[in-house]
Amino acid sequence: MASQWLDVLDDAIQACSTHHRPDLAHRLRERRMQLLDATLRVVVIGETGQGKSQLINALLGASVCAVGDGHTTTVPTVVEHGETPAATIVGAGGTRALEATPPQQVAPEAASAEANRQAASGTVERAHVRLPRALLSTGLVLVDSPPITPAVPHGDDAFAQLVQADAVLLASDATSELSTTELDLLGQAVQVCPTAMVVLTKIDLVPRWRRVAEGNRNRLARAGLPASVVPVSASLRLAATRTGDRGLNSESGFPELVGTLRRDWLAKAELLGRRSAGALAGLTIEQLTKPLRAEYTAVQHADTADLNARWQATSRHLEELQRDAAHWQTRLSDEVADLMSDLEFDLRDRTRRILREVDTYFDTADPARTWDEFEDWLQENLTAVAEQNFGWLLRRFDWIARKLARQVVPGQTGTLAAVLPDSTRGEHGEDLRKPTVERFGIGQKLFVGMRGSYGGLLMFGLATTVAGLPLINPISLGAGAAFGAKSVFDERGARLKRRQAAARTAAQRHVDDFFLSYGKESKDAARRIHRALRDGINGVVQRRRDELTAAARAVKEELDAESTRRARRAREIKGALDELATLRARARAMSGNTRTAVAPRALPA
Ligand SMILES: Nc1nc2c(ncn2[C@@H]2O[C@H](COP(=O)(O)OP(=O)(O)OP(=O)(O)O)[C@@H](O)[C@H]2O)c(=O)[nH]1
Ligand SMILES: [Mg+2]
Repeated sequence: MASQWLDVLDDAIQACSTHHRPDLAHRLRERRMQLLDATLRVVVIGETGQGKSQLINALLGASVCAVGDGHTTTVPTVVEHGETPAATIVGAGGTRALEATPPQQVAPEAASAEANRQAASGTVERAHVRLPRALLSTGLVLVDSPPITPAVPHGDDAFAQLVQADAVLLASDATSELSTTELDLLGQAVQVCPTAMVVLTKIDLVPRWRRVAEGNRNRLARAGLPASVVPVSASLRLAATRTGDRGLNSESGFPELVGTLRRDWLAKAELLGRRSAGALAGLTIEQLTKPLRAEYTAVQHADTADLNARWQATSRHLEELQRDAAHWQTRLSDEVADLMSDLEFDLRDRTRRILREVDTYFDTADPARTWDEFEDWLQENLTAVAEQNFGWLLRRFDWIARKLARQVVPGQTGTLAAVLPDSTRGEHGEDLRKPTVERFGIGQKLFVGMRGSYGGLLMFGLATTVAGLPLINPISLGAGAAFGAKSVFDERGARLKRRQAAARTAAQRHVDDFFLSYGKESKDAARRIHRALRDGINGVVQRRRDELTAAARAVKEELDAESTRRARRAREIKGALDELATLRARARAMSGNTRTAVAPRALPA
């Protein structure tokens, strides 16, 4: 049987180590060692001034615990059997500190008071008293503990004693029934140490103590607390001890208390030890379970909102990019179409203006004389037109590229403009062909003049014959000369007009050729730049798409890894929780305590 509960303790110690709680493992180990002693450790707890210290004094018939208003217990006093009376004050750190600070030997009756006095410096852990008493020789160890005040209802100093307790005595004086704080304290205490008894103290002061005792029993029953109530008077007991008055002793209630202790507790010391160790193991396991349960819940409802949000944001960005890419290409096409139309209009307008000037020029100018000069002028003007138009094309494309880049690659507006070619352009158009210029030589002038003078001579000769003059007379000769001169003049005018018309036609044809060849070159350049810009945008979009796809893949991998990690951790925790649940059930069975009405209190460190 003993090996079974030792196994439970060993397994609980092992579980503490597994779950990285060496502090809990150490406490259980100490408890295990303590269980191997054949002692019954009874801790007296209660609110201040309830008569805890005096209860121990009265039980032992010795003033080992400081009592009274000026002697509030601040450190525990452990009283156990010794062949001769002896007492020590154990420094902070307990037995481990013994090597450094040997326990101070003091008189047994002064130990508690001295320990309480020195406790103010924080260097005292407890007073240890040994007394040769028959009651103690049965293995009983009594522990007087500091009070649990309403201000600090679950003070750790008192509660720490319970961790090592086999049984608990709650001292509550008969002036009033058990308070809520006391019931709460007892409820917490039985979680750690299931064997408990309420000692109703100072019954000598309260005539109606029986009603109080009854009230306490009812309250305990209502609270589901398994503790009996034993009424006592330490004052009567101490007086009886001094005087040897048996009647007084019996009236003090102590014979019944001692009897109960012997019969119900000391006779079953091993069972009680097992129960309290089981309860402590159960609570320890509960402490191990709590953070695991919290982690299990956290793992199951792990917050992947951030990752999911990143995943959704990446998908949304991809969709937006797709939409933007189509929008940018449409805008580029629209801008280029506008540009082409504007460029064509500009070219047509500029060449028209040149032709108008050509027309005006050849109203008066004679191509025969000015053709070379005109050819240079026309060539110069057409070159200027081409350069201005091409320059405009490049500037407009630069503007379009920068405008689009503001949306495509914000902050790097020059990125797209970098695809534009420089302003050089190829030569185009043929040389201006000189129109055929009819020469009006001396022979032709003579011939034309003679033809005109012949008509004039004949016309005026015949007319003057009527007046009896010969056909050739001075008048007809004068008319012939005048007519001849006019014919030459008219012919020269007609020939000039023809030359001018031919020059215009030649200029017109040349300008048309220029319009055609340069127009094609300009359109080809615009198309090339358009394609380069389109490819530039596509490149940016592709790079961005690659980045987003890589980011989406990374988030997905992270999500998958996270969910795998969580599933694995959840399995691990579940396994650990199952193991701890089994161990807790074994510890509960060992403690015989299946109460769950009171929430377990966290054990003090
Ligand atoms: N009349 C009477 N007085 C008692 C009895 N028990 C204790 N007292 C008195 O009650 C007062 C408090 O007793 P303590 O034993 O010091 O009480 P405590 O619970 O140890 O007090 P703290 O150490 O402060 O928590 C003292 O003055 C005692 O003399 C009793 O049975 N009858
Ligand atoms: Mg006290």
